[in-house]
Amino acid sequence: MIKGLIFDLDGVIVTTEHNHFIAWQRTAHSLGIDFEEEHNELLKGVSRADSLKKILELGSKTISSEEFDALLKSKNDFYVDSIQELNQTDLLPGVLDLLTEAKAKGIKLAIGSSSKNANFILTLLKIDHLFDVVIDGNGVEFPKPHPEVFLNGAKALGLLPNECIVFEDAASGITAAKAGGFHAFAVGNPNIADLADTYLNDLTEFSLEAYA
Ligand code: B16
Ligand code: MG
Repeated sequence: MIKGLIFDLDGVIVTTEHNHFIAWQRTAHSLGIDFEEEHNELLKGVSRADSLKKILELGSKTISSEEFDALLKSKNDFYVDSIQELNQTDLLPGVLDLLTEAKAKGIKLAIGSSSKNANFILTLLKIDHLFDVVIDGNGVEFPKPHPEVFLNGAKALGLLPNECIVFEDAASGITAAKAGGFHAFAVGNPNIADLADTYLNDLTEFSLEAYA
């Protein structure tokens, strides 16, 4: 019996994964490193600092810690600037209907995101009030693929991992969910279908009645 749903944010709830890609591509190009969509797959769900480390590995580059911190800041400034107009038209298919239906049925709802911008994004989307718990990149010691973000989410909901479904669009997130003992549903990213328990093209394909 499923009693809780835990949602990744970027790429599951909202289209912001593309904004991250554009911002990281700009950062990579400033370092003379080629960065395309296939490289971005490695960064999905990965924390800001770990993402920059992966870009530097891609280009076999080393930089000073001052330059590293400056690049993290300029990436985030550019990214945050690019999402100022975010609104409910940017929600991915099926999100609002599922959240509303689950809430009405008394299913607990959480966000489990690597992003430090999660609360800002939920407020822009005007869906922050629907979640019982938001665990984000500010509240974890170990980022995805470590399961901490989802384990903290389940604990805050008062549920066991096997009572919760985690919805994810990233390999790092599915790995985290499986390591934590959750039901791991991959959404909208066929590249990670094999890693997950179940694959959905989008959340319109999920039937709450079948699980709760
Ligand atoms: P920020 P998620 C992740 O969010 C994104 O997938 C990833 O692209 C981003 O680098 C990471 O958050 C950190 O985000 O720079 O805003 O703190 O998919 O776990 O919701
Ligand atoms: Mg994601």
